[in-house]
Amino acid sequence: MELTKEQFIQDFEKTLTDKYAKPLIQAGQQEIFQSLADVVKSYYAPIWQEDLAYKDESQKKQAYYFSIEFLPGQMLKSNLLNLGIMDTVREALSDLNVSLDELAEVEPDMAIGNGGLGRLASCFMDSLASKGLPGNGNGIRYRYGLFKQKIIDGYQCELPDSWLDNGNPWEVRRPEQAVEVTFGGEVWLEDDGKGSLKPHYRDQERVLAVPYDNPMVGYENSTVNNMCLWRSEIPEDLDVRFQNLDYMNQTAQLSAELYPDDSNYDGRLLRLKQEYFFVSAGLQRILKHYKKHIKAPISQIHEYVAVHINDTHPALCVPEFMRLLIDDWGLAWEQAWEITVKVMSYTNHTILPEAMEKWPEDMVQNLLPRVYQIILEIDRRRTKDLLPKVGPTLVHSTRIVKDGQIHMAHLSIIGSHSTNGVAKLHSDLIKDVVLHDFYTIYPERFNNKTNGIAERRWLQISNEKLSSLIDETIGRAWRHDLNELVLLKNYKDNPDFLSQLQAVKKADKVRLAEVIKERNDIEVNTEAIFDVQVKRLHAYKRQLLNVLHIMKLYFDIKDDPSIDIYPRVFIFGSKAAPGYHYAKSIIKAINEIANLINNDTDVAGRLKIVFMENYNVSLAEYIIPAADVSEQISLASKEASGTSNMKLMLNGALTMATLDGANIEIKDAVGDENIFIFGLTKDEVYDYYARGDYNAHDIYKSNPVLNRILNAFRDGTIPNIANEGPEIFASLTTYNDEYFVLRDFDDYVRAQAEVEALYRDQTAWTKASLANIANAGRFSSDRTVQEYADDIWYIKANKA
Ligand code: NBX
Repeated sequence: MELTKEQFIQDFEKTLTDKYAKPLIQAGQQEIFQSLADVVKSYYAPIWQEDLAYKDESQKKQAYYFSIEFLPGQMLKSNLLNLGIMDTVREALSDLNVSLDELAEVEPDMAIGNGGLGRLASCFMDSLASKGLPGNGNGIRYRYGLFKQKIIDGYQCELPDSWLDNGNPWEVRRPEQAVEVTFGGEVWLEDDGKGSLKPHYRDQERVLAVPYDNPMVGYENSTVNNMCLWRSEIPEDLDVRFQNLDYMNQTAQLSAELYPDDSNYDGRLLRLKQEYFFVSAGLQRILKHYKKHIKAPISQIHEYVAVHINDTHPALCVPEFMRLLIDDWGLAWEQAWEITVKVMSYTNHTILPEAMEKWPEDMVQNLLPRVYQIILEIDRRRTKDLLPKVGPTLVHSTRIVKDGQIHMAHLSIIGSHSTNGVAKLHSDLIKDVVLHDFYTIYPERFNNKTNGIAERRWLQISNEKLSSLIDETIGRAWRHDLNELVLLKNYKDNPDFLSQLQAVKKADKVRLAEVIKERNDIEVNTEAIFDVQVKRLHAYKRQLLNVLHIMKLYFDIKDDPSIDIYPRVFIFGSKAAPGYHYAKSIIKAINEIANLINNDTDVAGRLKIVFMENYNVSLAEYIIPAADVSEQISLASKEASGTSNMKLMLNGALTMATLDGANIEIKDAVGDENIFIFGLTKDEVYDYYARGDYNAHDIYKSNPVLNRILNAFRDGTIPNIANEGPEIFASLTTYNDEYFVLRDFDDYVRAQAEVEALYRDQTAWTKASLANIANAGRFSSDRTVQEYADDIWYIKANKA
């Protein structure tokens, strides 16, 4: 949009006065932030309104991304950038002696997600809008987002994330579009006199779902999409005197808290309620909109609506859509089913068995009696149809309801026309191993959509210096098409450019060093290698392998204090699920090792370990630009894709990688010489499983380096881990090292030595860094969402 500094200042000062009756000089940061947000809202609101009207009038097909998590982070700069007014506003504020960067820090992160899955959903929201694709989000407006992590005596403590205390300035509450969601009670079917059975209900709990619309502003393209987040409330007409307290609490609690569990199936009743709550509310809103705005009959809804099931948490979309079509719209079962399969599509984000969602049948039956009937009927009809075609073995292995449980992944695959994995390797594993029986029955449904990241947040906003250097070098076209970054390859032998690239990295490291000093009170050497592992803490991600390597370097120094070791700063950022005891022990160990090494005079500052508290999107925006090394060291086959690997490469870090998830595609993009690969391959891991002969204890016994490191966990060498040290030791030896940490250790050490050697040649390193940036184009989520749009949702760009 067009905006002059003068216009902005006028709008801003007026808003401040209207809102707080104060001149700027008397206003606090919070008041200034809220006023600025209101001004920005006044800029996008008319575009939003127009876009909504356009979508209604044009009747174009729209996609709805159903996700129980989103992880947008702060929105101020994102909105400014995408509206094309970042520079104007920054300069205008600076004329008023207000720093945009400082002001942006006032905004709490919108952290209504756990990790990769939620952040991917938010990258998709940004990309859908930026590509002008009509794609909406549908989720829950949790009152408390992901817990705030505090490290006390090295331990993770969890504090509530009360992010709405000052309100959410971007959203619009739309009570007039509230819908009711019902739970429990009894249901029975009665003939309606016209030959069909209609459900009748008794004693149901009613919950009001109120939508809050959040603008998803597209990048310089006059598109504003919608992310709808639902809040649970008590229906106004409900006589609260006759309700029991439990119910009242539960209703109010439905949208109160995000489950802080990633990669683990948590089977609590409230979680199931949350899943049905946002699914039912979202589908009801879609159908109401359809009735009001779309002229076609309901039988054609798949030509106007695509619903995406992001992991299995929204899998109830399948039976709920059936319920609405049959019970409310009067469709026959067969027709409803055909439409449902065409409308729905599903993404799988993990193959870890413990994350595969299953619900006890009786729980679903009690909480959602009508939906339960429909699930049974889907399963029954499918079994009957398929038995003669594929035989009992395949039918049984793919059933939705078995062993007293409802298998949500099965429901999602059977009830949709598309199932995708999130990187090539992961999609192959789904087809060949984990969901192979489904692939045999429905081969045409399976496909891959390699993840991507929203470059606007992960480069333009978080790394303005690098962005400016790229502009000066190859122009600005890359800001609309990340593939343009390949042009940077022409500068790989240009010493001026390489030294400017180095200077940018240095400045980003200095900026992070300041944050580290302020938050951790640790001085780090900005000439050192910044080695970064940022992601949720999970055994399969193997933060422990990183730790063992650090201990090796430490012992090398202790053995020979004059050893020539290139200085390194190891940076960790990681939350553990509150109930994940082992992950919390690893956090404690990292912090105690940091204390030990950071304060050892023999080390003399050559190694520093920094565990950054409360890793979240806004902290990531500081850490990622400053990284030299990106640790992507999961056991091959376990990390579905990973996305921090993409953010880090885009910012010029070199990847230390196993051949897992999207690392493989990163290697293909940058070439073997610009990445460090180590460790078992997926096939080697599966061979171990087949043979069953992995013996970690033997490695511990026979490898003197590892022996010494592991002993340090239980002999007091690492202080203050009297409980955690032996636990970690035992996990790696007695319990046979589930994720092959010891098996991959030597090769990891070898690859890490290569890192050091290459870093000593700054020109060679910088060229490799450049190769990473220049080849990052294909990891833009703009590419990913376009593939979803073309191959799965069949939607086209607005105004196209
Ligand atoms: O999804 C992550 C995968 O682990 C990553 O490899 C992948 O890059 C990313 C995006 O596709 N999965 C993930 O973040 N899962 C969860 O957060 C999760 C949350 C709740 C739950 C299970 C998993 N019950």
